[in-house]
Amino acid sequence: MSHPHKLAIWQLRAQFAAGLSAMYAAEVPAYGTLVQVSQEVNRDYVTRDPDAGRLGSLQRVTAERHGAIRVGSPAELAAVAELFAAFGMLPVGYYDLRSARSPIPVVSTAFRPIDADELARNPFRVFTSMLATGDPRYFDAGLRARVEAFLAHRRLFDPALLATARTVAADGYCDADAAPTFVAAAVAAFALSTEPIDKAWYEELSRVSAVAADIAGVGSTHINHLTPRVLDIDDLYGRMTRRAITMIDAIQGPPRTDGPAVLLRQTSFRALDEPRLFRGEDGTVSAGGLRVRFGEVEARGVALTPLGRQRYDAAMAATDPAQAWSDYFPSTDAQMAAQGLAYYRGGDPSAPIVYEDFLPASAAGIFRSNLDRDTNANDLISRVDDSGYDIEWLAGAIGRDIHDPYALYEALAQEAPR
Ligand code: OOG
Ligand code: NI
Repeated sequence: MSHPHKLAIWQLRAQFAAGLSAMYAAEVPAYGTLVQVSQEVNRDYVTRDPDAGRLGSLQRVTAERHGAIRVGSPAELAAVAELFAAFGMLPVGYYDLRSARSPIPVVSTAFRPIDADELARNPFRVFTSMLATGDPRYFDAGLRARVEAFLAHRRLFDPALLATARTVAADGYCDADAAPTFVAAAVAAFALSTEPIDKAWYEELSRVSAVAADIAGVGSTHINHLTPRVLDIDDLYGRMTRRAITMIDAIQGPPRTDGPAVLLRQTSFRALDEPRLFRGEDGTVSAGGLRVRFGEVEARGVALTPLGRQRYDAAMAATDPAQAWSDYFPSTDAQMAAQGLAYYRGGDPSAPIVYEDFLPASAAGIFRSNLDRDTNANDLISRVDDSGYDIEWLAGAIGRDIHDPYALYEALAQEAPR
């Protein structure tokens, strides 16, 4: 028999990503279109550009996805960390979206593989945000207490699922027989719930922030987008628009330039209303709709060093970043490497190290563009943030190290090119 006895962690991760993708395609039809158009873009790009593989093989790029989820409390984030560890996805980076130009009341990390081989086998990652209930600019003491009580009573994951996850993570493999059930249960934990939503509670939270309602107004979490990667995002943008799918106004992140692609460029479109049930104060259940999920697509470039990132931030602060770009960045990988602006394996400019993480400004922009209403910013001025949220706080809250992306890129840069 050719059935292997054990599945490696990366195989489980690939199954988890594929399972989420199948579920999301069934739930959000426009995602299917996006995946199809992304594949066309990638195929065409590879026929056009002989050097297309420099940022990853067609096979990896076409299979590549990231997802996003939102949770309400440190305990829920710790449970997510426990589950994702079974898929070899560890917390990397700290993103404080409260300090974005248009603030969102969450702090976030990204769960992903950290090892080059693991990334090459399957790079699935999930941007994970936690509601900032400890920030009094959004939540006064009374509301905070009620939100935290609500969250304390819900259960995102079956304890048996988390117990299996702990065993898998500790063993470093999963019995092939047990894998289908384990993966299916993990995928199902991120489905959109069909439970009726308490209308008054949801609306009260919506007045604070649409994100607060999305996170703490319902009984479970859900995957809110699943993002394919393309090799040419401008081409994708045009093709989607021609198919009458309205994308947000702009591509987030660096402008298109002639030089090496850096970091991450993203764009998104809003999903349609999805039917949901609401329970009124008198207990009656009625049908309604919510737009809580959306489509997103991204293109990835070379990872920047801290110096490169400073240049990036300066270029992006210019009135016209595309025009200012050449004041901050050279036009070849060789110069990028020589000036210490970007990471290359063994310093070899033909071996760019792909950016595997996210950008806070883009993330906030993606959040914002998919909300019906802005966060109520009135109180932001009058109350002081004494939440103490930072990377150490978050690591302590989930009882795990949060990896520093720069350290991971630096370690990769020390390895010989392959
Ligand atoms: C996450 C938004 C951030 C990205 O790609 O920057 C994100 C969310 O909406 O929950 O996924
Ligand atoms: Ni995203």
